[in-house]
Amino acid sequence: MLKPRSTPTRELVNLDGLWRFSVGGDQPWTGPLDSALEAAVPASYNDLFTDSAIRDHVGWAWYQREVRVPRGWSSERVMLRVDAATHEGKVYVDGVLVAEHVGGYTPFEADITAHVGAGQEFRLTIGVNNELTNTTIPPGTITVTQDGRRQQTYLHDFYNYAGLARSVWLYSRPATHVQDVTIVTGLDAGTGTVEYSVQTSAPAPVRVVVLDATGASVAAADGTSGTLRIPDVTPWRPGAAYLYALLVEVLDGDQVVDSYTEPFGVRSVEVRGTEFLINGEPFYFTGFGKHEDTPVRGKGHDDAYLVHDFQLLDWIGANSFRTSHYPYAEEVMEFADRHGIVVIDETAAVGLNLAVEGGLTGVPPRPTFSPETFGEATREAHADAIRELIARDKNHPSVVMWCIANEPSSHEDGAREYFEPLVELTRKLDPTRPVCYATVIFARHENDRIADLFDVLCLNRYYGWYVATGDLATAEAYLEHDLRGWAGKYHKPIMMSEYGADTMPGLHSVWDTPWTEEYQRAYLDMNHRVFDRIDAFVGEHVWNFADFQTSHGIHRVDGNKKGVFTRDRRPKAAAHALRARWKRLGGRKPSSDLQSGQLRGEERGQPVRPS
Ligand code: BDP
Repeated sequence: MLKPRSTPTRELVNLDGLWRFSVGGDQPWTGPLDSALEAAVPASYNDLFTDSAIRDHVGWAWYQREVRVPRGWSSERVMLRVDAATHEGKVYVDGVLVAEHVGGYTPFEADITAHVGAGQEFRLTIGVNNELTNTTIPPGTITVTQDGRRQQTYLHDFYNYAGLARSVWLYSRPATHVQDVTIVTGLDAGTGTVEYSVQTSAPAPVRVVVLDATGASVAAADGTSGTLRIPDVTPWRPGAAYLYALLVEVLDGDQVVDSYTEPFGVRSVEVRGTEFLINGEPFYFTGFGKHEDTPVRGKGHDDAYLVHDFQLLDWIGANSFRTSHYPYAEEVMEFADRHGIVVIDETAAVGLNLAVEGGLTGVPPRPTFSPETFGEATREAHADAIRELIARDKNHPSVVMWCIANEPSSHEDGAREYFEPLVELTRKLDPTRPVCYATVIFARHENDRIADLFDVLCLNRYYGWYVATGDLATAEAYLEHDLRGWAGKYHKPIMMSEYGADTMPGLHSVWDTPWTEEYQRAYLDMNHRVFDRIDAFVGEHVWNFADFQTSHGIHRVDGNKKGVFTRDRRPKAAAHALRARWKRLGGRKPSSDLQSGQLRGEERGQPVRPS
């Protein structure tokens, strides 16, 4: 799905700001909203107000404002685009329902031309529903308390923020227009190849031009699909982004009836043996699992945090992150494209795992995959989540891998039947990018049922935290045994997609005491020692970049504190140690680096010895 842009044939009006707001009430809400509350867009609504009934509300919430259609749009199609309505959205123009969408982290739009007039004002109402069930992605359960209140529980720890957390747009486009553009790039010695395909709303001649970063034309073609070649190409590289743009024009004789520009980078991605290659060169991931999470705004997109978070990624030597545990705002993806940060792009399929209800035994009280729990309907919703993620993000050079689920119960009966069609679908939609899932600790190489279907083994492991808490020597042995098991069984690249320890800033100890700043650092050092001994290792993503808000639970103290940065982005002690390691690695694998023995010694604060 194309991002709305201002082009010579399209105009764009941003509808962010303060909207009238109300929770509950009769639905559908089509009349003027009778509420004194106003909510900021973009922002999750939960933390804006002091009323716990709003924060804990389960069901529909309503946003409303007046919108004037620009007077020059009388011969244009008028489009309304919602970047995200979490988790379900309904859009009304005055009293008319014009769009409905399920899935809280991907955009949707409606052609509202028939309901509005150029220069006229209309009442725009957007309903958002935060309910999670066993057929939504992510899943959850709604229960009713003894006194009749509806409560939402879910199988992930991060808080179920809801609302209009991303922008809302009004835009115009011509009747005959570009509907979609797909760009796949490759490198052939010094030449870049650009396979393109354009979908138009009606058959019409199409012209495409590749523009370099200065705006100069470097290749051109006619037709809705083809392959362009860019001689002396400047590739998109991690840490050294270079973007071209594909200018797509729909023609009527000599006249350009629609014009759309899609940025892209020329790069290749490949898994070969146990290596992860970008532009044919081995890449070692350093970075984090993140969250879209800030005080007051919740999951609301914020450009200031976007800039600052990327500054911190650069400061600490991170070359990549995973969009744990849902697709992030498109602004984030574009920023990563422009700044050379590599992204593992994840669907919102987090919590397909009833084994977590069994605690650390990992024995599920109910089977995860069954018609009563997660069955056909869940898988269909999951398939939609994959379709929408790829439709939105397929042209981003920063995206090098799709992660189709976080910590599913991949060791249980039914996991293979559930996942095999989803992996096939992902590969059909995008044959060019590797596919992974983040593996839960209960799924070991001995009992996991699906790892062979994927390209990279992404492991979430918490030895020294949830297992062998405070005993890093035992944790080190467990971790090494676990990783060697996977490495011995599968000839695939392995990366740690999560490892981390909750840490209260300001808490210190001379011993290995969980929750202290020293322990977080020692925990990470221990992990790194093991990673550096495993040949197939291709990367490390610490859990988490920053502390983040969670639902209530005795395991959480005002949120998850595994951040290397606090929620307000101050570094904990571990940040400095990570920085020393990652700056030295520079995106290269430690075991292939003669300095690695030296590196490990320095990190431990010990005398430098070759390994
Ligand atoms: C992992 C989950 C992640 C949690 C983390 C934790 O993937 O979402 O936040 O554990 O417990 O299992 O900190």
